[in-house]
Amino acid sequence: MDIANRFAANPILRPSDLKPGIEGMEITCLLNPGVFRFKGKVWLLLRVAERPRQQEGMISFPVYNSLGKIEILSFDKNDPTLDLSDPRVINYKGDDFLTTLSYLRPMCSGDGIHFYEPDGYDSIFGEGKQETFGIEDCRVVEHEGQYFLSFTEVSPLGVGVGLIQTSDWKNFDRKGMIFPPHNKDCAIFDRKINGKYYALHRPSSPEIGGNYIWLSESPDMIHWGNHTCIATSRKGKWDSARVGAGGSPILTEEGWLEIYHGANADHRYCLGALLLDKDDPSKVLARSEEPIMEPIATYEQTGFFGNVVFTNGHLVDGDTVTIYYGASDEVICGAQFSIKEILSTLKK
Ligand code: MAN
Repeated sequence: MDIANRFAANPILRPSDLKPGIEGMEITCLLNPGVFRFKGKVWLLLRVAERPRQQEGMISFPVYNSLGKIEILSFDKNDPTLDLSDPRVINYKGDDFLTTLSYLRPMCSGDGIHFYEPDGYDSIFGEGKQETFGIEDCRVVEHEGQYFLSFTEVSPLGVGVGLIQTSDWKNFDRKGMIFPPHNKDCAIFDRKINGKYYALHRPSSPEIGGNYIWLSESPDMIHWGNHTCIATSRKGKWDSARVGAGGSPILTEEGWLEIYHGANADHRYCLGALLLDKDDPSKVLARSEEPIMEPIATYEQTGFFGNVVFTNGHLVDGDTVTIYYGASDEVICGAQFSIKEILSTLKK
């Protein structure tokens, strides 16, 4: 099932629309933007993934070295110890690397469809030993005029969740890692419940357990506790291999509505919904049996990594939620849903 109304202008942003942000690189993919309102405009915080122009027979990608400088690693594609089966990651002699380096880049728009790069607002790049493979998939939430950015930090040490606070999008207060490896897909609720902050996040447990959505609470957004699992992957369904939160849950009359992603063993990424109790979001009231959005458009089926629709940001206006999403891990798109319609699919 698919109840999304895609923008007629999709894809709204492609790699060729922008100039690379790192000297000597080209943009390979635009992915999974955070979304927020600021100064009367709609803003996207894009994940931009770059690497050098590829030479015949070689695979090359950038990493930050211990001095924080970009360094290019190159491997011979014919090396039998190299595993190239996934375009996103490679394994060389037992070590994992990403094939691109990602950073976060702001763009803004008056109409929510045509985006441009605003003067004076810079990209946010990885910093320090926990981000040497870059930063990705940023959720943005506003609390009392402050914006909180929860994003994926990647390095050989693992994949975790970092937090940055800003009020002006020019000065950034880096709070460090709030969920240690392996963890990603962290969406902070846009208001407190009973005086506490809440967040959804996705730890991965490689042996017992899996890639499940968890809920945690915090007095200060830095220290998180009372962790509880609210959604597991489901055998035989569209979300059988992994699930993870999208953007911040949306408060409706029926509870917190969370649009999440689920993938099956073939890495086909769809979107579904969860409904959580208003006062106690650890209580799951309903969950999509079928996806509310599937990769059915050509640009969602073919690209850097095909068959992917992935969102981690949206805007709400009355009954309409406008999601911005990465399609095929390569281009940025938009789509709208009626919140009432999503809720009605949850009632079977
Ligand atoms: C997965 C994919 C990649 C991402 C890495 C690290 O392999 O989501 O796009 O770069 O994880 O987060």
